This record gives sequence, structure tokens and C-alpha cells, in this order.
Amino acid sequence: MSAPAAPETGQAPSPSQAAPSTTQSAGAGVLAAAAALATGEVLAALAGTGSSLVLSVGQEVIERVPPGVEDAAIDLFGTADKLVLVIGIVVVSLGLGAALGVAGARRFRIAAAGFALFGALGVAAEASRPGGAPIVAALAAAAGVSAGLVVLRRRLPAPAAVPGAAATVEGVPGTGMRPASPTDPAEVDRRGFLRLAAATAGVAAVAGVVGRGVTRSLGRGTQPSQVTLAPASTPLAAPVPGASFDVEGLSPLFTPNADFYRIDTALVVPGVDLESWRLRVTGMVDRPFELTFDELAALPQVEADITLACVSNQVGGDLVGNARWQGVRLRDLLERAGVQNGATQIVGRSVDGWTGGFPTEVALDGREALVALAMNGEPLPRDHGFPARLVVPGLFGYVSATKWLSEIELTTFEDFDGYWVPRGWSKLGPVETQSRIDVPRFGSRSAAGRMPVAGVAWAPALGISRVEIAVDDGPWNEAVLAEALDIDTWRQWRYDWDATPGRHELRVRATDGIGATQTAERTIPRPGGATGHHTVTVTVVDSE
Ligand SMILES: Nc1nc2c(c(=O)[nH]1)N[C@H]1C(S)=C(S)[C@@H](COP(=O)(O)O)O[C@H]1N2
Ligand SMILES: [Mo]
Repeated sequence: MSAPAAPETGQAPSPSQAAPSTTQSAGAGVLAAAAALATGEVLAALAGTGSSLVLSVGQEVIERVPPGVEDAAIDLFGTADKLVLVIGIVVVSLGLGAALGVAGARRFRIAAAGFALFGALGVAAEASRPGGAPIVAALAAAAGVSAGLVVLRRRLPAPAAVPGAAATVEGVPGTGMRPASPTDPAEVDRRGFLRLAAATAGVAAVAGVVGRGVTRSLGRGTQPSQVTLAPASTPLAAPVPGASFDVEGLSPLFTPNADFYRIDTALVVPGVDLESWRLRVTGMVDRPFELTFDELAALPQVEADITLACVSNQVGGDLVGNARWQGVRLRDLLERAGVQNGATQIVGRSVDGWTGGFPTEVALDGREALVALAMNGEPLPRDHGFPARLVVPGLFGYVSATKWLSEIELTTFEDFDGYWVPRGWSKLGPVETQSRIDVPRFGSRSAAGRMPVAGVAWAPALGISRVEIAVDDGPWNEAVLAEALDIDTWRQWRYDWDATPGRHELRVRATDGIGATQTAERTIPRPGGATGHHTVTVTVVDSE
């Protein structure tokens, strides 16, 4: 009894005939979902409101997933986390399309209801966005759902024409009283494959359109290139030549804007219209006020070199960068507003509702906390917070560095928690002292002999006083430090190593400006930033 459908029984269709029909239905569903997504996205994009159903759903996902998932995504994919999310949403949508195709082959109404439900979810997600465009979204969704259903209707295998078969097909899955296929199964397979290929191409196109929206914004608002800023009233001198070493592969002293890491919860970069943008200083202040961009830019501006680090950065990771920022001192704005007694926390709020908060005293203790308008000599790029953002030396970005800043609110730590705090990250976010080996790279092979080991170390607000390297189980050796740019920036270091053949482990540790040496204890980034020594393993071969 091992063969369920012996050829000689001859009446029921063989399972091999039933199988392609499920595949066909699923394929039709995938194609229909792709058509629905493509139609919805293209229409939404054409409307020019910057809306995208896929991106709105993605934003909902970001805000609703358990914090562990969000952390893991940043950890695994870093700056590419958003692209991965969008691809994931498209893939899941197509999978659901496949399921609806199969269900729709039995009862088309199920598919219709399923498509309509997903359209509605997209509209709901868009409607919940500050600045969302629900009407455009609803029209785009309606068109997308219709397109999907038209495709599904046409692609689904026609209901059986044999008398009585329709009931069987509707009612009892798998009993298969279907008319014999007009074409042979191989032909069906090939067509199914071609459709899937076409669907894949369609999806790639959608992903391309959406992906563009992820990396740039969808064209709303003022472009940074339209802005001309006056130079700082107190500019900084160019860094002394001794501040950087010439070692190939070593991080440049200033991270170019295009290479600067980007971490935020905004799937679509907020497009800010400078005409209507305002910076408000509110809360526990005697004289709340608001400024237009021109008024803000007309205030005295300073330059400051500050290294910005993400709390999610792993030991040895690249979610850290250094820039020369230009902007208005936060202290000046606070003095103008008159901070009231007991206002222990400064909260930065962005145009899209994100918040980060830090102690008021750090803005007043003499460090150069800025409302930055420019980064490395250019107006802030959109990805990095155009038209204005906070930058506070010594604090992780998640508590301090609000991009697309719209409000600075004085409050208390009891009364308010910033975005990441209820998600399990520490309320105070001082940057952990860290050091990183840039060269040689992990897993590299090099010839025996003298070679440079080099990297960067940072302890913003404290500075770096020493960096040491250990090889295997050997002692700590002092590295040579480049001139310090500022206590708020990372500092380059190098160590000339007499590399001997074999596999070696190189370790680095830094000591901050007040004499505290980095702990060897390895901790994960949550809640207060990763600790531990960066270690790279390299292979050294005989030089002949
Ligand atoms: N509006 C807004 N500002 C934000 C964030 C955000 O999600 N939204 N993320 C913060 C975090 S966690 C970091 S590490 C820094 C990163 O700044 P960058 O993307 O310019 O490197 O921005 C901070 N400012
Ligand atoms: Mo971050």
C-alpha cells in the first residue's frame, strides 16, 4: 500500500496534476501581490506626497517590534537595517499573496478580502504617521488592490467546467475533480516558472523604487544644497598635521559625510520645508521662544570637533564617526530661555516625533554642546538631520543627538523618558571609552617583519591619554598617539609591530584623560554601551 495512486486505478487525477495547480495558484497570488505593490507604490510616488504604503508599514513595524528585535536588526545589519526591513516586507507580502492565491482558487472572495485587508493596513499605517497623507494612501491602496485582484482573476486557473466539479473544487480541497489540463505538465511548469521570474523582476523593480525612498527621502522639503550658511564667528583652525598618521586603512581623522554611519528610526528621511520649520525652546523655562531657520542661523555660530558614537556599536564596530560641526551653542539658547530650577532634563524632539533626553548640567558644564547646522563644512545632510540637530560631546547619540530637531524642551528625568529608554536602554548615556584596531584587518595575512598596527580610540569629553597593544599573551606595549584634535574626538594611534610567522591575536586598550583604563570585561551594548577590548586575529607568513 505504498503507492497511493497506482496508475491502473485510472480514474482520479494523479497528484502530479493537482500539484501544479497549487503552484499555479500560488504563483498567480505572488504575481497579483507584486502588481498590487507596484501599482500602489508607483501611484503614491507620483502623488509626490512622499507617502509609500510599504514604508509606512515598515515604520509601524519599527515602532511596534519588541526592542530586542530592533536591537538585533541594528546589530546584524547596521546602517543597512532599513533596506533589509523593506525587502522583508516585500517578501512577506508576496508570501501572503501566494497564500491568498491558493485560497482564492477555491473562493475568490477570500483573496479579495485578504487583499483589501492588506491595503487597509497600509492606509492605517500611513494615517498614523505625523505628516502622512492618508487620502493619497487610500487611493493608491485602492488602485493597488484592484490591480492585484484583476491580475489574480486572470491568472488563476479557470474554475472547472466539468459538471459538479466546481462544487468539489470549492468544497473539498485535494479531491481534485478538475478537468485535465489542456497542456502537458511540463509546459505548465515552464509557464509557472516564467511567471515567477516575471514576478521576481516586478518585485525587484518595486524594491528599487522603495529602496530609493529609503536612502533618500522622497523629494519633499528643502534641499541642503539650497542653503548657504555664514561661516562660524569663532572658526577652528585646520588640524595640525601631527593629528593624523599616514597608514593605509586607518580611519581618516574626519569621517566624510557620505561615509558617516546613519542610525535612526526614520524609514523615510523627514523632508523639512525651511519656510515653515521652527525651532522651539519650551517647558521649564522663563521665556519660551521659537526661531525660524534664518533667525537661528543669524545667531553667533561656533565650530566644534566631536566624535559621535552609537550605543549599539559593538566593540570594534563602525557605528562611530568624527566630524567638524558648526552651529549655535546650546548654552546660548538656554540662557535666552532662562532655565528654571529643577529642570534636570533637556529633551530634543524631532519633526517626526522622536525624542532623546540628557542632563541639563552637561549643556552648562563647559562642553561644546551644539545645535548643529553644518557638518564637515556643508549644511547638514538630510540623513544626518537637516536643517538642525543636537550634538553633545560625551553622550551617545540615542540620548542626545536629535536629528531634524524641532523642539528643545526643559523637563525633569521623572517626568519624561526619551524614545529608547522604555525600550531598555539606560537613562543616562555617557559614551564608554573605546579603542579600535583598523589595521591590520581581522583575518588578514601579511608578511613577517615590521608592520604598522593602527586605529582610533575615543573617550569624548575626557580625551585619550594612552593606548596600548598586546600581542597574544604578551605584555601591554605603549602605542604612539597622534596629536589630540580635541578631548571630544577620537585620537589616532599606531604601534610598529615586529610580526613573526604564525597566527597572532592583537588586542588594544585605551586610557581616558582622567586615567581610567578600558575594562577587559565584555558586555553587550544594552543598556549602556558595549565594553571590552577589541581583538583581531591575523596570520603572518614567512617573508620569502
Ligand atoms: N530624530 C532622530 N534623531 C536621532 C535618532 C533617531 O532615530 N531619530 N537616532 C539617534 C541615534 S541612536 C544616533 S546613534 C544618532 C546617529 O546620528 P547619525 O545618523 O547622524 O550618525 O542620531 C540620533 N538622533
Ligand atoms: Mo544610536
